[in-house]
Amino acid sequence: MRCNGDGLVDSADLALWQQYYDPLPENTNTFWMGDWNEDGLVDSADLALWQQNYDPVGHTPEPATLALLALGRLVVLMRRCKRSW
Ligand SMILES: [Ca+2]
Ligand SMILES: [Ca+2]
Repeated sequence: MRCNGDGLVDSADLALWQQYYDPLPENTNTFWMGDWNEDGLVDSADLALWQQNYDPVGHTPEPATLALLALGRLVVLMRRCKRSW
């Protein structure tokens, strides 16, 4: 879930979903509008994804953030491997 791109799955993302709620795809819905499972609808399935990832304390990073963290970790590992040769 990218949600609103602030790095956290929080109430701001729920507000985004509410704003673009569109279960009968009357609009072109994108991931950035709350179509988090990318099926073309902004519906209860997307809300369920938000609920599964929601962290009221704000410590659950959005998937885009997780991908960046994984990439950073990979770069660190590659450097360590290079040094050990
Ligand atoms: Ca967010
Ligand atoms: Ca969807």
